[in-house]
Amino acid sequence: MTTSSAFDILPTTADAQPSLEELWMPFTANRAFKRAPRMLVSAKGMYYTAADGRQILDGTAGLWCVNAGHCREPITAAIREQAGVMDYAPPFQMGHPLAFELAQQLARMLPGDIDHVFFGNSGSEAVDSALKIALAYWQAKGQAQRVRFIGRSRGYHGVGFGGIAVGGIEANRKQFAGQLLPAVDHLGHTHDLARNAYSRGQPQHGAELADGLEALVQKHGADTIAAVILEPVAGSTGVLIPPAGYLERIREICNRHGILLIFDEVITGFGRLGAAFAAEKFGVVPDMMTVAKGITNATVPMGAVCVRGEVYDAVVNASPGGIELFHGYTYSGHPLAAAAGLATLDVYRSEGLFERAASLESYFGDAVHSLRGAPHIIDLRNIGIVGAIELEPRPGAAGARGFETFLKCFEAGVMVRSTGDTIAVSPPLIVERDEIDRIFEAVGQALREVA
Ligand code: PXG
Repeated sequence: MTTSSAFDILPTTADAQPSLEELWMPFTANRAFKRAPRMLVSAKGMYYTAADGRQILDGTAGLWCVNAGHCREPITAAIREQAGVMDYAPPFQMGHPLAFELAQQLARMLPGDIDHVFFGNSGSEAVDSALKIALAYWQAKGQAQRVRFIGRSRGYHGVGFGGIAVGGIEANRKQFAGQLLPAVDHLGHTHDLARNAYSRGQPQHGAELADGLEALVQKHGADTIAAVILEPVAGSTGVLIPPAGYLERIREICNRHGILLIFDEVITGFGRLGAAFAAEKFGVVPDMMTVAKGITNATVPMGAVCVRGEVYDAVVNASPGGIELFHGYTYSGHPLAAAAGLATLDVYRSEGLFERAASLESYFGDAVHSLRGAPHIIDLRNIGIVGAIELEPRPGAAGARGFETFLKCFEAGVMVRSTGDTIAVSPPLIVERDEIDRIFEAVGQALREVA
């Protein structure tokens, strides 16, 4: 008698190429990709290897996350070892030492009096967790009417329902617009090419845009607003750098009205700006921070909400006993992620990678601005190890020029990121000067080739 099982259909030969059909790819033009796939098969240091054997210089640290470079031995060794010691431990009403140790080490690095850490598995989970903690905080403080969130136009805060509601990207909202968080408003963004094109570092003009928050406070009433959430430097929507004085003014308005300030540091955290966090770089300390990506050098998924001791104490102490926050994930503080996180922090520290990024900032900025005069460019901007090349959209085909530039660079063996018609460059912090040169030469060459 023969039995059939669901596993019978698996390919039996090791060299069988998988079909591309079944996988529904995220944030991808599935049909176009499957006609002409770009497949990566291995990675080391600054380079990916593509399926056709080509070396691709990683100008984007994966997706802004592989800050120490790929397949770093101390990190992979820590993951391997932990996988053999304890693969998993439940995080509810139980613990394991590595999660506590990672929280303690993070607390030492975090700015100001931010010293408690809640773990999840991604930036999106960190953002939704932060929004929930803000609501729990105000309930604990006896101000349960403070429920409104203020985000910002062109903000990206992941893809949870909370994140897309406070986020300011219409495309990410419109398929789901029938069911979003109801009490949300948005500040205007700060991107102003008329006044700030070709800025190096923080643009000069626009601190007064923070007063938009004061206007929203007047409109809704401070006592209805729970929190403001911002990316200190917006990454996904094209590298929007805060004007000098802007974040300070946002902080001051939040202080005046007792509103919690959340910095979404999923991209800006862990050295990207040449400091541990943007809060440190800009000298503005929020009440909560969300982090992910570089926390484990992207090896094992992990995200976290980091909060001031006062936020933790308020929520925990307000509870009569038992569970204080009805929120958490099966994989909060997963042992492999915690091991990866500890090893990653060790690499950042022992190799001085944040300081390295700071010392490369000016060379990197020169490389970004060396593209001035190349075709199609309407702005160049840089901060830390992040650069943006903004292109004039092709009439009637917004985004096409940016995407074609990305494709040309990829064909030339350099990975950059296109977001609309902006090319973003954010290599691992181990990048060498000649590799920085190569990235921007590839972009310049691509711009001479695209229509
Ligand atoms: N907040 C910020 C500021 C982010 O940049 C998230 C939250 C969500 O993180 P997860 O881990 O849930 O994806 C992000 C993610 C891009 C790009 O094109 C950026 C992100 C993700 C995908 C693409 O720049 N950032």
